[in-house]
Amino acid sequence: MDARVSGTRLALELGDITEQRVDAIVNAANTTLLGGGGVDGAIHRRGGPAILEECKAIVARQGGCPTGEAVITTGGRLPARFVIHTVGPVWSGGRRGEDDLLAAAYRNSLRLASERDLTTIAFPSISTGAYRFPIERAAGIALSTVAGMLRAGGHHVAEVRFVLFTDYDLAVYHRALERLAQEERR
Ligand code: AR6
Repeated sequence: MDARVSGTRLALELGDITEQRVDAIVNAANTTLLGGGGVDGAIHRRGGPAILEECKAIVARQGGCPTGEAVITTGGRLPARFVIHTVGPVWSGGRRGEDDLLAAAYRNSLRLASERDLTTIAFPSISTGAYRFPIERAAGIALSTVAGMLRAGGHHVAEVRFVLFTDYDLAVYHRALERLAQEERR
């Protein structure tokens, strides 16, 4: 399924983020930037050591990546040219700024992509795996944050693709995109 927001394609797909042939894929990383499981593990395994080397250089320079922020490295051996590493919040009930931090992770990732003039970007569902952010809530935040950035303009992004790992996750994002499209029509 896809939609258009101010001329940019917003697409939902079932698949593996590491297989996406786009300018940049986004990694659901942690503040150490030194790897982990889930999306992070898959990206480092498939992309090879060049990604971790650049992450280590970033850590040496700025000491990791705070929650809600993002950094960019090579895509190494991945089909994607770059990896944007962002850190979503760990869900702890919703009263510790989790919503805002999740929105910031999407916003700062897109900002980095647009600063580099990248045109195609693929996101996973940040924070909804090991970090246990409820996916219905996360999907609404993800799509409305990205749509808001696209509407604001000042970028060359032609396509933002959300790559969901299960049919269930895809269905949740699908419903969230329909809600967004309804709001746009109002
Ligand atoms: N492609 C697309 N989606 C995937 C893939 C894949 N290859 N693998 C898993 N998912 P998670 P988080 C889905 O745990 O919640 C790591 O250890 C998965 O089903 O990867 O932000 C980091 O180092 C889920 O829906 O990220 C951090 O410590 C979504 O991606 C921590 O996990 C996100 O799950 C970050 O946790």
